Amino acid sequence: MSSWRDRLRGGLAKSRSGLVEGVAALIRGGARGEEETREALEELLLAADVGPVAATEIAARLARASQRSDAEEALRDELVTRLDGCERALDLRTDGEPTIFLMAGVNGSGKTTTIAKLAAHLRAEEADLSLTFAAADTFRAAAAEQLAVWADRLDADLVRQRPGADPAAVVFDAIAHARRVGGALFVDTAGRLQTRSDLMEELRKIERTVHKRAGRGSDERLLVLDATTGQNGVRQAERFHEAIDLTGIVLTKLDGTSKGGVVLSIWEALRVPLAWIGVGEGMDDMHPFRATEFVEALIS
Ligand SMILES: Nc1nc2c(ncn2[C@@H]2O[C@H](COP(=O)(O)OP(=O)(O)OP(=O)(O)O)[C@@H](O)[C@H]2O)c(=O)[nH]1
Ligand SMILES: [Mg+2]
Repeated sequence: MSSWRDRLRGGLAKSRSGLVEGVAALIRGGARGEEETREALEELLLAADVGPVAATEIAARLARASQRSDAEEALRDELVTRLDGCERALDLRTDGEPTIFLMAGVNGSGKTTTIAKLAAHLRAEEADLSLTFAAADTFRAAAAEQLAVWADRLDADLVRQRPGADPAAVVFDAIAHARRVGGALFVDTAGRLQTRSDLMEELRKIERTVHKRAGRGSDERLLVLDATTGQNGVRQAERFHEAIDLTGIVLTKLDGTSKGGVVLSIWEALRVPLAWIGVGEGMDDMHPFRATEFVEALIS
């Protein structure tokens, strides 16, 4: 089994070859004037999805570098500085109340598999931790089945109702259960487009139900975002943040994209921290986000 560092590096290969190799080639090229180099660098940074403002500012700094090592050092420095404060640790409550994780996002972003990965990670740290999964994706019958398979494998309790039931009702039951057994409660919700106001209202209703039943909001309201979405991801994050006041983002599928810079776009646009990142489908392919580790894996 390779280490997380190796898998992260492997997962960021596309982003690295697009951005870092591209920057190196431009600096090596040398023949162009500073202005032309700066424009080409800006395009590279935009293609990596670092966001328009950061692209302009970082390109201006990189264009002054005369060697590959200087450019890499400047890029590393820019990214680490800009990502300061972007990490968020997902800690469990210590007051005996269950820690409630509400997972939201568009269709297929990785919500359900992220629950399995996070739950497995928490279990590895605390072997006797109680886990409850709430199948609040009542939209498709197959969704509860998928969660049931994970609950079975991870020895988690599953709270579900019939297909088509009100997701908030599932959450209502699940909180009652989780308050009896403690530990962590993961609420799996249906994929929804951020532009569908009825579905976003449904999500708000779920969160209101948590308030009513638990006497507080979900401890973590996480947007699971597919990194291959690119700049649309920023718009998704804005809408989900408006709806449920996100505490963090889980960025999945970084392995499938050269747009690893989206990490920065979202942070600079919304200041919602990045909790976890995923670089593959395996259970060990997801880890807490650490800015310096991420930048190191991207650049060197
Ligand atoms: N390559 C890759 N695939 C991933 C990653 N995370 C999740 N996936 C895959 O993405 C697919 C969709 O994952 P799900 O967890 O079912 O997504 P979901 O958000 O629950 O989907 P819906 O419930 O339909 O909205 C699965 O095949 C996952 O294995 C990742 O980091 N990298
Ligand atoms: Mg799902």
